[in-house]
Amino acid sequence: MSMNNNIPGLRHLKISKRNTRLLTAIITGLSFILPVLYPGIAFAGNLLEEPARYSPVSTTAAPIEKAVVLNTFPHDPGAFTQGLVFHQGCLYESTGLYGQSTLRKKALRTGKTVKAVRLPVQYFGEGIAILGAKIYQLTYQNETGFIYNPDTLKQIGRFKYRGEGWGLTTDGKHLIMSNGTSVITFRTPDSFSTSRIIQVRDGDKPVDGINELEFIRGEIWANIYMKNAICRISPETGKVLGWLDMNALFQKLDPKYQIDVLNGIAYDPKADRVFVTGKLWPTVFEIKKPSVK
Ligand SMILES: [Ca+2]
Repeated sequence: MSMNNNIPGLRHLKISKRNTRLLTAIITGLSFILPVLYPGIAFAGNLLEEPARYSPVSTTAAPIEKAVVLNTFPHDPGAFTQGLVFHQGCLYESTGLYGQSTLRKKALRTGKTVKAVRLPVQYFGEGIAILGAKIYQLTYQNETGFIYNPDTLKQIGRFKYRGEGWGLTTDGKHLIMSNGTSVITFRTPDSFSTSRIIQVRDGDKPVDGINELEFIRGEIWANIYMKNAICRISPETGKVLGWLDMNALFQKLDPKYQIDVLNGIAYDPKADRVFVTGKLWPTVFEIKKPSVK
């Protein structure tokens, strides 16, 4: 079977191999020549890629619910958010990029910094979780994590792991970690050794790009890298329980800011509030919990 027969729209087009090669040569040639003649075309090409970057989930076996905003709070539009946690009335945030990575404690209502520490320039900050009165912070490709006192943000320890560090949360017993694939690893907090792993699956399909995490009332919630949606996951099986379409949040963001992708989920268990933000977003949103179980 030829490739053309697999594409529904092309099935009835009688394109010979020779014509296909000619067409490919013309398109390739134009892609080199046109940007030289008209520099704006390359820029237009980038713009065309933008919607895919923020696309919600198109095909899923799980229920999709649209996010509803309940409240908004200020967020530092210079914060390249990689981890977000709510603890004793404050938001704790880990930011990334080499030379700019930090751990911050912020007042929710004002967004003002209560305390902040910088990571050495060779470290790229990633997910954070608070367990047993300790903040654990991952790094992206340094295979090193840091442990802090949540009150003082003083570093009190380090740990090692293999591979990339992306998101981190806790079920109150384990540290739960993502690495950008569809795999989530449960680790013991004392040694950071692996207790068990799950693979996130939507029906039969693995869900890649699992990013920032939050454990919310018996579910793992995850940002998916480059998707404008949050995935609700069973911690037992990895099964996707549902999706939250976050497009409504993008429409509320002030377009004057250079906003990047959605990344950052925090939960306040006492008041049952969910907070979300994104990289370089000027706003932290409190969203309504989904009604779908
Ligand atoms: Ca989180």
